[in-house]
Amino acid sequence: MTALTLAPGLVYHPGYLDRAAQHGLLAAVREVMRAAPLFTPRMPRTGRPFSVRMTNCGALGWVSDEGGYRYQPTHPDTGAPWPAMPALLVDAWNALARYPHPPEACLVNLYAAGARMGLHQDRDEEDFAAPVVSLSLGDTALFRYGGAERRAPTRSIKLASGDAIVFGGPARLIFHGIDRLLPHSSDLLQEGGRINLTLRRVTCPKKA
Ligand SMILES: O=C(O)CCC(=O)C(=O)O
Ligand SMILES: [Mn+2]
Repeated sequence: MTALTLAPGLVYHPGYLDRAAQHGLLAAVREVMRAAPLFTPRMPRTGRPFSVRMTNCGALGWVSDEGGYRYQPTHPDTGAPWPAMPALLVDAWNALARYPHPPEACLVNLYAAGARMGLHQDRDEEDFAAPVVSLSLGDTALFRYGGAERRAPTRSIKLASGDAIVFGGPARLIFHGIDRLLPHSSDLLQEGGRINLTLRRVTCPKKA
């Protein structure tokens, strides 16, 4: 499938995963969720819950609560290390990131009907040289993106099951979010809803 450059550094890969690959990835993500149960993140300061539930795999996981946004090596509820990143995710990073070091974190977002994610930047990483690689499974979502400043104009595209989007270089710090899901647009997840997998490099690689 051809990749489309939506803005400098923002590359959309529609249908990156075929149906068999989506099923394979879903099975791997279900394993991750068994080992690291979904938790409900909360907004810093207010403690207001997010509408998505989350978990992570990889050496580091992104969490949010009254203490702030951060990466940590353990699950906030169980205290266990995050499960290893499935090979299929590392493969996707290797194919899409064009970055010579492996990802350290994969945030798993589960959107039930009605869940959304407000416009934000991914900026809790030390290393903005690496792109963010995002994969979608299940119901189609309306993905909104703008520029590196919140007030920049925004556009939206639909992210369907199997689509990938990469934001790096000049797009690494773009504002983005999910306005809503298109209910019943995919039958990949029996229970409906959407899973998003966001792969990130967190730390700066050590110089050799
Ligand atoms: O669900 C998505 O497609 C976006 C998720 C996201 O931006 C994030 O987790 O930081
Ligand atoms: Mn994000």
